[in-house]
Amino acid sequence: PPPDYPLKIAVFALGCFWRSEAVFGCLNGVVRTTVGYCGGSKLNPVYRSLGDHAESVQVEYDPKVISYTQLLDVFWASHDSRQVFGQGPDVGNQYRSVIFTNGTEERRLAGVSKEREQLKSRSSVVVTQIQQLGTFYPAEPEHQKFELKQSPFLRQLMGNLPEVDLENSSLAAKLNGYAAELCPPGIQKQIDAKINDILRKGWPVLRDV
Ligand code: MHO
Repeated sequence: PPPDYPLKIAVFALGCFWRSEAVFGCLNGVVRTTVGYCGGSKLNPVYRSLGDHAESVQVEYDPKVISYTQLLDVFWASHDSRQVFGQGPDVGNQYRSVIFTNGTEERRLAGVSKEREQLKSRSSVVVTQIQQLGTFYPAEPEHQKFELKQSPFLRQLMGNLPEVDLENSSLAAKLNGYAAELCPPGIQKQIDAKINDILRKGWPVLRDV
């Protein structure tokens, strides 16, 4: 059941959003993830025409289980914040690194974390932008839980939930990270164990991890 206090929302850009969603989705305390476009001025962006937006992930989280500071730690640890146009094979403005802050406290925490990151090396500049959160435009359904959708095995284990249900599911968010092998080791192991258990018992459907 959902808690009786409000969940919080954080938005980050750190390269290809398939991977960003996987990175945050498997963390305990993250309740829901959505990929989308943020940080630009183009109205109603779409994947093939996203204008000046960055590929982003919106993370809905339970602040009593995971803090904004912990999410920032994961953000820094999960990409190369010294590449102006993104990391790895994906190059371009849409892959830039951004922390979208909502309010002065988030802005302060983001600023402190960026300074700390910069202190780790003097020879290269952290190019991550800290930007006031504006409109977040959810991406097309085929980009949501993309990594999970590449695994028919995991989808079957979840009882082949319809696409819309995957988008809102905490379990789908976790398994999306698991499918991409981007969960922290402890969580990866915990999910392995749960899956093995289900396979051994022959119990048909995975409902939670
Ligand atoms: N090189 C990746 C980019 C995807 S990411 C959603 C591809 O396979 O198209 O930008």
